[in-house]
Amino acid sequence: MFSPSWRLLGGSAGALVMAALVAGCGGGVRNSPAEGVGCSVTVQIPATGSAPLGTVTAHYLGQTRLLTRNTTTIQLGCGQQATLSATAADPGSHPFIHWDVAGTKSAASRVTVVADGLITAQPSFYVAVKPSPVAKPSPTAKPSAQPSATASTVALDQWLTYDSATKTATLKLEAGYGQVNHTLSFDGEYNGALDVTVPVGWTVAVNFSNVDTINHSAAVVTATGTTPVFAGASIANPEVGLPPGSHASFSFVASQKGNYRIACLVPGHEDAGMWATFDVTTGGLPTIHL
Ligand SMILES: [Cu+2]
Repeated sequence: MFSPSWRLLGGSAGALVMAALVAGCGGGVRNSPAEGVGCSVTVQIPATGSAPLGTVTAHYLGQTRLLTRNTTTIQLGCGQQATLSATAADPGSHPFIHWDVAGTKSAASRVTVVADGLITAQPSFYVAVKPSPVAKPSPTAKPSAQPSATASTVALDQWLTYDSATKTATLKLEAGYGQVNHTLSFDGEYNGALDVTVPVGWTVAVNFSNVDTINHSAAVVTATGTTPVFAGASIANPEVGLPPGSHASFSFVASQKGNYRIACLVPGHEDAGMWATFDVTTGGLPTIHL
């Protein structure tokens, strides 16, 4: 029988993510010399044109090596390991996103890979792409929809509903929806283009879904902050994020007027555009613009 031929061990960050990656992968560390043939780690660094988007520092067998080429193969005995650290060449426009080791992703910039076969490891760096107009969500109702005299609940579109009687706005956030911006988006929007406003003192209930294939999170922060600006205004462990296909809800009171962001705090994602504009206004009713 064939068992998974590689394991990905924890780096310095994202222990929870790494634990999930290790789970289900079998095989202990083997150091038999007889197995020393045919085990290697091939590091493939993506490039635009011929320029690699980053470098990788590899520690293995007591040595440290800086990898700058597109493809480097490190020969190791089977069961021996290499620790790989990715560094973006241009963090401003091409920040590190995640490692992909034999098809499994990790948001930690440093990973330890056991060479138990021919292993391929690739760091990914953000590359801007034009959003696909086909993938853009089409609002089911225009923001001009107004509450009727009798109903207190209004759906402005598929993403935002509010109840003026209870002063509650319910925001649906889908990470990776429409695969816009390399999936680093909320509701198909990125770089602040999704703009939600709520009046001060209102309760905001957020229903967050991760429809992508990598972890994402959502938290209300300031332009430069990484901690929630209101009590409860984040999913749990926003730096680790929510696994693909899962949901989380949180609610908070928008108790302070101001200009904020809803950001994904998984490392690199906000810098790559995964944030929305969130403003708390003095009066009026909730609004949403896409
Ligand atoms: Cu994210």
